[in-house]
This record gives sequence, C-alpha cells and structure tokens, in this order.
Amino acid sequence: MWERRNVSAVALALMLVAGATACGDDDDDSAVTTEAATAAVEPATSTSASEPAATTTAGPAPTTAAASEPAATTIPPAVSESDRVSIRDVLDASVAAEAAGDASAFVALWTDRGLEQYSADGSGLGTREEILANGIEGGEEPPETVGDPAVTVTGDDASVTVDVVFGIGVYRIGFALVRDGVSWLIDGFEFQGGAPAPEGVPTVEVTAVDFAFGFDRDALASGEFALLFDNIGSQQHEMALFRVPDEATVADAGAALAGVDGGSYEGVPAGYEVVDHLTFAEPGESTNFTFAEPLPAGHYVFACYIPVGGFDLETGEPLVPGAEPHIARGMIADFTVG
Ligand SMILES: [Cu+2]
Repeated sequence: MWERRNVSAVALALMLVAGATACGDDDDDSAVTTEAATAAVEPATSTSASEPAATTTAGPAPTTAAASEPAATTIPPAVSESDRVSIRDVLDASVAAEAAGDASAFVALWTDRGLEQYSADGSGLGTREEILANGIEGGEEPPETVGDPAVTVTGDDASVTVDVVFGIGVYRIGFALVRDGVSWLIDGFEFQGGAPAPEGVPTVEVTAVDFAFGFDRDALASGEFALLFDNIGSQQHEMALFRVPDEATVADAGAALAGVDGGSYEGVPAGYEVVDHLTFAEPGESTNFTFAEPLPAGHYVFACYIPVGGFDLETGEPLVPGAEPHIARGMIADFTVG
C-alpha cells in the first residue's frame, strides 16, 4: 500500500501531452538523462519544435548505446513529424478518453498487453473486458507535464517517456507503442519512479538503516533539492514527509506522529501536517524523489511507517501481524528549511 499510493495516482493520471507545450520548456534535458530516454529522442527529433534540444547534452547517450549494441541497431532513425504527431494524438486521446470515462474509446487505443501493464503498474483498471464491463470512472484532472515527452521510433515500435507532476513530486512514465496502420496503439506502460532532478537542483542523499535516517541537514536548508534515498539497511524503508511545529523536538514529533496510519495518513494531530509520501526502497535499493516546487520554509520530519519485518508488496499487509511501524523504533529525523 505504501508504494502503491503514488503509483496508482500517477497511473490514473496517465496524461500526456496536454500540458506539455504549455508548461516549462526549460527542463528538456531532464527528459534524456535516464536509460528509458536514452535512445533519445532529442537528437532524433524532427526539426519542428526542437530548438532547445539541439543545445542539450544528449549526444553521448545514443552514441554509447549504438557502440555497445552493434548487432541489433545502429543510430536510432529520426522520428518523422507524422509519427510524432500521431503518437502524441494517440496518447492525448487515451488521456481524454480516460478523463471522460469513455471506456470503449479508451480500450480502442491500447493493446491487451498495454492494458495489462497499465493495470498492473497502478491504474487497476483491469483487462479490456473488465474495463468495458465496468466502465471508467473518469473525472480525473490530468496532471501537468514537465518538459517535452521524449519519443523514439524504431520501425514499427515507439517508446515515449514523459515527466508528470503529481502531488508535490515529479514522476517519470514510459509508454511503448506499436504501429497500427496509419496510427499507433499503446502496447506498454511503465511507472519509472521519480523523475531525474532538474539541472541545477542538487541531489541530497538520505540513507536509511534499521531504524534511522542519515543526511546532511544543512544541505536541505535551502528547500531546493532532490532526494536520493539509499536503503542500506536490512529492512524495507520509506520516507514520508511531515511539517511539524517549529518548537517541536524530534522526540515530540515522534510521539505525536507514531500513531498516524502509515497507509492513509489519518490521525495527524493538530499542529502537524502530512506533506506527502515521498519514496520507498527495498533493502539494498536506491530510489529518488524530485519535488515539483522547492519546499517552503518550515520545520519538517522524514518518518518511516514500514512495519518492523516489512510488508507484502502485493497485498500491502505486514509480514508480521501487529508489528509496530519503524517510527515507533525512532525512525524519524527533522530538518528546517529557511
Ligand atoms: Cu523504515
């Protein structure tokens, strides 16, 4: 449940391009920094809207990829304007159909495999048959996108990554599409976690052990940072962010927040405020979180509500029934912005 909170919300949002042109074009390079986007897109784009792309440093990635995989592919071909437009149209149409609750229009844009991945990765909408039978609720406001979607086309296959704002975070979503006559069908969906930090925003590492957080408080004081959450403990850990009274000590905050429901965040006492669930990591895993906006001045805590002994990712149930949350073992740490 902990991890799924973010996943499902973002997946529901599925939006794409609707806001892409309207909002920030200053983060283009953020779209080409991870593997998913490597194949990259920016250099391959056709000329129409890609002036900023030419100035990014996207060059090395495709070069390396091409050199290390000589057998399968060479340099990705440029994406034709017609492909680019029709791919964006398909993704837009999917967002619109889902927002409108138009189940038949929605499923017509997806392959069975794509729907399966979309459902499994968080939307929970189910199979084509289930969607047609149950309908789609609709009414969700599509979230804002950051930068331009990154599009790669290889023959009859396309991949798209897009960064979307949900809550206070920026997340990356990947799509696979297959050519279908003159148009495309969505054939894959992947929630890829936190988007890379925008250029110029420092990434601050927060380590998790059993049962404590470690980080440089001074590095968080500006309020403008991204987080790398490095779980070097033997248990699952997470970061939930709360705003706490200025005068509260960590002990005060721990006592006040230990009784909060770690899944729903119900039970937050007066004077305290849940900001958001930020991220989760399995033992030995690192995850990242990028804020959509700098954190306002204030006194904050990171807290972990994972039950001692962990929980089942599929069911969200604690592996040890009745186990106390890590916060009750002292897994809470404070910092001040401003
Ligand atoms: Cu923990």
